[in-house]
Amino acid sequence: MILYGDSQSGNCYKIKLLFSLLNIEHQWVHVDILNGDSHTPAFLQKNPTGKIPLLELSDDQYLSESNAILNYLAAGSELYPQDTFQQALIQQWQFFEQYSHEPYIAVARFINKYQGMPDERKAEFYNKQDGGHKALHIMEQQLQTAPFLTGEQMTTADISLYGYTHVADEGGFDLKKYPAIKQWLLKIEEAPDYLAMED
Ligand SMILES: N[C@@H](CCC(=O)N[C@@H](CS)C(=O)NCC(=O)O)C(=O)O
Repeated sequence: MILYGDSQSGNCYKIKLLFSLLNIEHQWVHVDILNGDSHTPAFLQKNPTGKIPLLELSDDQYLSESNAILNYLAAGSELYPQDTFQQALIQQWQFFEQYSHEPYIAVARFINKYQGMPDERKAEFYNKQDGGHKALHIMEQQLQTAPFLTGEQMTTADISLYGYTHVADEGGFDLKKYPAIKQWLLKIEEAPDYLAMED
């Protein structure tokens, strides 16, 4: 299988981390989004949204959306338990990630780290801070009650939220105020075959 991605994108790194945790063989094809490489006619034919990550399973089988890719690849492993309520809880956190976390923390990080904080996006960067802290506060509350987001066991929900939370400082979010999140980050980093994001 082929993964089209950029290792420094949190959405793509989620898949890279899962590949490592589950020892899944794959080919990684780098896509330079700042150069428009995800909007070429050839790429748009594979994924009309023009976004990465994109998983290619065969010539006519593609899967986009990082969290859908994670659950597909983890099916049958401990990271995606078979119990349907557990699966729904995982998805609950993944929808939270996409709607209440990523649009604040990942976008603030993009403006700061990828774009170098251009003047025309500074106001947007600062406007993202409240929403990002709200999401972190919700995670902190949950992680004070259990070691992982859905309970005692690490699942793809944790990988989904780990992607951008562990680099939240690059979006201006200081994690010192969130001790349970910091503990949770360390637990994930202790997993066998954990792979760090490239600098
Ligand atoms: N909801 C998607 C978001 C994917 C996404 O926003 N990808 C960014 C990189 S992190 C991208 O490809 N941006 C290029 C573009 O939109 O042109 C997911 O979780 O996979």
